[in-house]
Amino acid sequence: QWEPNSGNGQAIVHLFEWKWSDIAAECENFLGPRGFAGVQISPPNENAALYLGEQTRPWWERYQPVSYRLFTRSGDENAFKDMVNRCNSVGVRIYADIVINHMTGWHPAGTGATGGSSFDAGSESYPAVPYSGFDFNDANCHTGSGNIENYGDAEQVRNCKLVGLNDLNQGSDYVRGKIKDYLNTLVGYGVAGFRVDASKHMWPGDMKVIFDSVNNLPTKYFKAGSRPFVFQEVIDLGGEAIGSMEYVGIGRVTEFKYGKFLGEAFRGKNQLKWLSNFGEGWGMLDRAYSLVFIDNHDNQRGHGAGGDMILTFRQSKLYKMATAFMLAFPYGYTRLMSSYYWDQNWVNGQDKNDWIGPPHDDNYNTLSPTFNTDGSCGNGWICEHRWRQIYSMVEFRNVAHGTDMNDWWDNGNNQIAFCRGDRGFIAINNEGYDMKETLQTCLSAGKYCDVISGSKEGGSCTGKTVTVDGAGKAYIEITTMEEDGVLAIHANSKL
Ligand code: AAO
Repeated sequence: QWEPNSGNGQAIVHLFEWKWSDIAAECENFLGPRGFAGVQISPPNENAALYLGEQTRPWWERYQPVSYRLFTRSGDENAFKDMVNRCNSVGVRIYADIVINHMTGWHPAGTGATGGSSFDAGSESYPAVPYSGFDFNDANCHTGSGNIENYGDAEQVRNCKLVGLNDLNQGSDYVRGKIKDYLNTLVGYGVAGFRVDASKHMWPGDMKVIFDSVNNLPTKYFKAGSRPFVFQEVIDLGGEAIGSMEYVGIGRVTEFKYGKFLGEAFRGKNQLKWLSNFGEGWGMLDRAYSLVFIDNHDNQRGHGAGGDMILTFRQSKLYKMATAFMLAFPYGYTRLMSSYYWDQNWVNGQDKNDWIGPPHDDNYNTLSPTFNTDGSCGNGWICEHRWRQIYSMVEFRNVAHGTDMNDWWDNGNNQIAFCRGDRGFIAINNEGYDMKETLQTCLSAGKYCDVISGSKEGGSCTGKTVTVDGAGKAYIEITTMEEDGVLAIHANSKL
């Protein structure tokens, strides 16, 4: 299903590795009031608890399921229920990251799990589900190593192990039933949809059967007959056996080209003027099927796809510019990344610290974010979604929803501007010189507050103001001395 089951909100945020209790509070205190549609949460099911010496409790242990019990470093089942309930009550939806392609990788017998369940990866025994050797794809995989060796061969991408992870056979009725039960538990608690991990590694036909078997969303929070939103993680930058198009009949698909192309453009490898037909015109999925983002939890640390073109919080000025473009431009359903900080340690082009888990105490319990007086986060949490330039553009996207892009302008290079119907106007300056132009804004005459350099508070503006004349034109200035290379005004920022 392709629609997010949210109200007016047009952007979701991935609160990567946050605890359920902190997400509940964030829904109430920030996300609901600011018009966010929902939250992608880290996988809620029990996972292997990995103490690998150097790499103790890596973030990626959560992608190694041990059972479908709701018990992780983010919290237990009660905390989970409370979060979904409280977020739904303020109109913020919860989308669960579901890991159903596989179970754990190999670990010595006796390795623990977050909920205390036992498992034996070597014999593929996961008694808390229960799964046993019969439920995995070993007999269907024909590579020497049992792993995926060649992404040019669809058969092995789907039937062999992804980086050594025991590969479930979704063709089996028993496995389908166990996954269905898990998803129905989540739906029963009020989850509005799923981010489907490693979808490329499952057969679309099997996924269709599984998602069709899941219950409708509960009428306590949703319209009768609502189906869970599905967005599938498929990395398709071209050139492989499997394409994103194979999955659009089930739900939306992550469009990994999007963040790569925008990273290239804002890093100066491509002129911004070409963005006027960004989207389908660039060989990306139809907008009705795509889920778009600047970075995700993988490619912000060199896993997954996109390489060194991906922008993250570490390039904050460019990151805010690319994010503003994404939220202003009418293509795809948008997801924001909300990260925690870690020190990078580059050795031969690879970050040796790419495994580091979330901020934690001495016992590896995840820490809560703290909040500074300006609303930004502390305790190691970056909280990009709390940066004014980012959450203000979430409001812009909501205000402009339902309009198309019109009145594109560019300087033939890296200064661009466009309107969203008569609802919003944005200008971006990625040149090494000032932007000083009189441009069509498409807005009604009056004074507007630029929601990038400040915000509208009461009747006044803490940032730059823009005066639109009777013909919709206004003088727009973005100098290179400014903190940000963006100016944005919209119907709700009229003074
Ligand atoms: C960990 C250890 C492993 C160990 C394993 C088992 O790191 O050394 O063998 O445990 O014990 C995460 C981590 C993994 C971690 C795993 C389990 O990232 O490091 O393994 O948890 O704990 C592929 C998949 C895609 C996947 C991505 C990371 O297709 O689904 O790899 N993402 C999801 C999650 C991710 C998670 C998992 C899946 C597993 O978001 O967090 O892994 O649950 C090509 C292919 C892609 C492929 C990439 C990377 O991409 O197209 O499909 O993604 O390679 O293998 C250019 C190309 C681009 C190419 C890319 C990289 O950009 O254009 O196509 O280069 O070559």
